[in-house]
Amino acid sequence: MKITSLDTFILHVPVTRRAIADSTHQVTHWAAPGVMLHTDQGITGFGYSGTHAHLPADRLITECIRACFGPLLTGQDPTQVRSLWSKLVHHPPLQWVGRGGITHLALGAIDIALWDIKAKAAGVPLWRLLGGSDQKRIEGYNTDGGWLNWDDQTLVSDCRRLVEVEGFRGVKIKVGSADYRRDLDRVEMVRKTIGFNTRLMVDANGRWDLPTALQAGSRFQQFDVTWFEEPIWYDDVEGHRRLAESIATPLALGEQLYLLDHFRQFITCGAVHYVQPDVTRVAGVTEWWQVAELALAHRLPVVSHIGDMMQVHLHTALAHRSCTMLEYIPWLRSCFQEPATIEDGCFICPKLPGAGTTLREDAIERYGVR
Ligand code: 0YR
Ligand code: MG
Repeated sequence: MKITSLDTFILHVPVTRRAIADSTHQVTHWAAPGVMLHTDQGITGFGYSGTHAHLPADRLITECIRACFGPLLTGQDPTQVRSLWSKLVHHPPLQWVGRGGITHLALGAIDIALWDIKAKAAGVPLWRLLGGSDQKRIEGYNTDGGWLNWDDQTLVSDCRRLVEVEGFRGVKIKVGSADYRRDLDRVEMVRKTIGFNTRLMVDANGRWDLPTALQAGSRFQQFDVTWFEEPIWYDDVEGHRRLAESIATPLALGEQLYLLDHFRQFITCGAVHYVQPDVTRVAGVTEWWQVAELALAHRLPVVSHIGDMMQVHLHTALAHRSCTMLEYIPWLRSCFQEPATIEDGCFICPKLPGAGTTLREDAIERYGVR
């Protein structure tokens, strides 16, 4: 099989109900800048990255896919994914301008499309190609009721609905307010609402400094918080290590890390407990798997960033033994032929061949940006 050509796309999809905020971002649309890889056997692979819908940045990603990687892909056998990945990630001129960031997001989208092709060529869903089992249950936890710009009443009623009506066994709420005592109040309110049989996670999206994270973080234990996510600046390995040493609540991070090497630094010094690689931030399924194996070697759980938008994570989670849980934010569901779906608090096992990334025919019409 050979890659014959590629097309890029940029989708901007409105987030649920109204604009949302965490401690760092205001978001009205989620974007998927991505690629369709065409082959001489009629199979098309779909892959994409994820951004907060910043059109100039989205265009840099698709331009990087098209102009920088495109010529390296044409004529290649897409099923030799790992070897192709090594060539692309170590391509000297691109290595020089970016071993993370835009070039890496572009590479992530390409790698996902390659795995999509490989699974479609084998006629199986990606989880099966990766050796997973349909007997495995991946629990979904919901973040879409816990935004920082929700007032207390909305926060509480949303979390109640997610647990009591929709059947989620876990919710995550955003923290990272200017006054951390507001967050402690909200954590307490939500814990009282959902009871002690439902998981509760908190996420500061990198906002706090170390003293604030220490002060807030040492209080989360009394509310049985499962993890404290991105407490301080994403790249600060030593800060996270000190925090992890000082508080009882486990730390989660990884959605902002690009490289296996970054994960190694955090993992080997004990600066992370829940490892959260994102296939669209590290360079695709190939590097995600490397990170997951590293986590496994340190007996750390892997809970990927965003299970629904990142359809692929459901497949990798079904196949990797370190995964039992996945985040659920239902923004991009209407774009896919087989969107990730929750039943009784767990994800339904996907059935269609491929990586779960195949777009519906109307997705580009409805959400495509030129
Ligand atoms: C909104 N999940 C996250 C969203 C989400 C962010 O900015 O992108 O909250 O990615 O932190 O854990
Ligand atoms: Mg997060």
